[in-house]
Amino acid sequence: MVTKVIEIEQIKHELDNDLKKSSLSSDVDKLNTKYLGKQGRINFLFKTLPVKTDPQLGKAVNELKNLIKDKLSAKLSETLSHAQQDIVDVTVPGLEIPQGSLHLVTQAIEEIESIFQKLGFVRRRYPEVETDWYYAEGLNIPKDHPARDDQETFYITNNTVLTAHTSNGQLREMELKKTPPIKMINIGKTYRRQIDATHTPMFHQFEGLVIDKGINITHLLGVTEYFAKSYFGQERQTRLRPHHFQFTEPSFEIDVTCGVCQGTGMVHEIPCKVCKSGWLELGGAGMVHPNVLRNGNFDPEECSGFAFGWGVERVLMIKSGLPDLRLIYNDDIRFLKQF
Ligand code: FA5
Repeated sequence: MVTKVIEIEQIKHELDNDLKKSSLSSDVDKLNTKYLGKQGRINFLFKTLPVKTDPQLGKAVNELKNLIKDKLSAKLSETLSHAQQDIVDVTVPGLEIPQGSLHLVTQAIEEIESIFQKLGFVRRRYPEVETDWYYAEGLNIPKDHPARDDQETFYITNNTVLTAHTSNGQLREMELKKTPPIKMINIGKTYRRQIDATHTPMFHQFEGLVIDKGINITHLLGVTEYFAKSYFGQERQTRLRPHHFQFTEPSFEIDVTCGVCQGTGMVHEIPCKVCKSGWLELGGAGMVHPNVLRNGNFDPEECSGFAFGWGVERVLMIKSGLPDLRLIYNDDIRFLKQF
């Protein structure tokens, strides 16, 4: 009996070695013939061993036969599943790879930049974290002046802020260029402690600054008009309203006609819901204050300039009819995909 058991164990061992070398279903077919076929190893055992007279031995050979069947069938399923994975159906339509696009604010910034470039403005970027001098003091806003409260600034230290406007770029540009002419458009991130349908805590402004001999309000008007018609459409008009900024004198708010009611203030004899008056506010502007020119080491007797600072998200809102600025920063892909 002992030699028979050794023979059975040898067959198991041989089978395991054979299985290791098999990777195709045709290999498994061959093993099936080798072990379970008419002339196979199991039939040979049944023929040559006294299985009829030794029931224990008969049981052991039967168990071996079942073991071989199980192992071969497991191996066959393994080889078939690998084979299925390897099949490539070239007629199946390809997967569509999702394509990203630029964020609508980036698109607006690029469009704004290109409009001003056509007028010869040079794009600049100045710090978002700024010292008191560039941000306020040098812009004619002394400490303790009530104008400091206007912009709901985020202070980092007593002397540094997250810029609430891009006007810090005015002094930095004067410092960089040292002499006229200056014609820059500074587009950057700005921060204020505000949040509602028309205000977000982080937004972008584009700040224009032109300084040269003989610059006057008509130049400001021309640039404003050109921007409004290029960005919003040729039918749009602009107007100046008197206002106050510490760093410009005189100062204005600039309005543009509403695209919904075309500046009439009425839609089908009902007051326009978007503007109520026919006009929408674009942003602040004015002639650079002589004190600011002096702080930038420019002589107000020799040159003059105009500046303006408008909101990127706000012009986007006016152009596209967005009802709420906060949509822009909600990161809802269903909204963003539309632009
Ligand atoms: C200023 O920031 C001035 N520095 C603009 C200026 C520059 C005047 C140069 C004169 C010369 P104001 O606070 O009005 O001005 O802001 C300008 C524009 O920024 C607003 O008209 C609006 O379009 C945009 N804005 C202001 N606050 C927010 C906000 N929280 N969210 C989105 N846009 C805003």
